[in-house]
Amino acid sequence: MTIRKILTEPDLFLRQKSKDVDKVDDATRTLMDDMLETMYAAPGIGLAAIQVGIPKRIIVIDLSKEEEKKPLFFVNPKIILKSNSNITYEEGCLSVPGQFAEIDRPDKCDVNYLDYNGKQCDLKAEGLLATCIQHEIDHLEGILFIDYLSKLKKSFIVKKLSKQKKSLERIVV
Ligand code: GNR
Ligand code: NI
Repeated sequence: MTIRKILTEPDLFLRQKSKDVDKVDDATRTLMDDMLETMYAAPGIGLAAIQVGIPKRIIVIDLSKEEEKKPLFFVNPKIILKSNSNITYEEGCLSVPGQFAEIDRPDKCDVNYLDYNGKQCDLKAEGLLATCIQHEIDHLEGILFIDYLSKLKKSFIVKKLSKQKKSLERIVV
């Protein structure tokens, strides 16, 4: 397993729409294993393939606390139902390092997907899991949580991140 580099905003790659996976094969599973290891190392509770530069509709999530790992793998996930009631969570994103904001999203969602073995599955999610699934599916559409903030807040964050990137480039050179 390999820890892959996580792309960070601003990066146009993060803005592209990811493509459906034709078949869950060994190459898909290797990518999912790498994504999981990258997510645990970060650490984070979810990761979309586009965050490691692969524009495929693949997500990994693990909300469990250290001890016993409970990874969830979603290939070609589709939200088939969203609740009318919302919930607010303070969201962060490995592609928007060090920035957090309260985001409202439907508190429940039903999602349909292929699992690690390519089996068709349905899941009823609520609370943090529902939020996380929606956050990750947004990545597959090129959407980041900062897109839901006011223009002012978003541009403040993007400016800060691009300055950080530029100063890192100077250190490397
Ligand atoms: O690690 C993460 N934490 C988190 C917290 C609240 C809502 C969503 C998330 S997902 C994030 C990891 C990430 O960037 N996934 O794309
Ligand atoms: Ni994210």
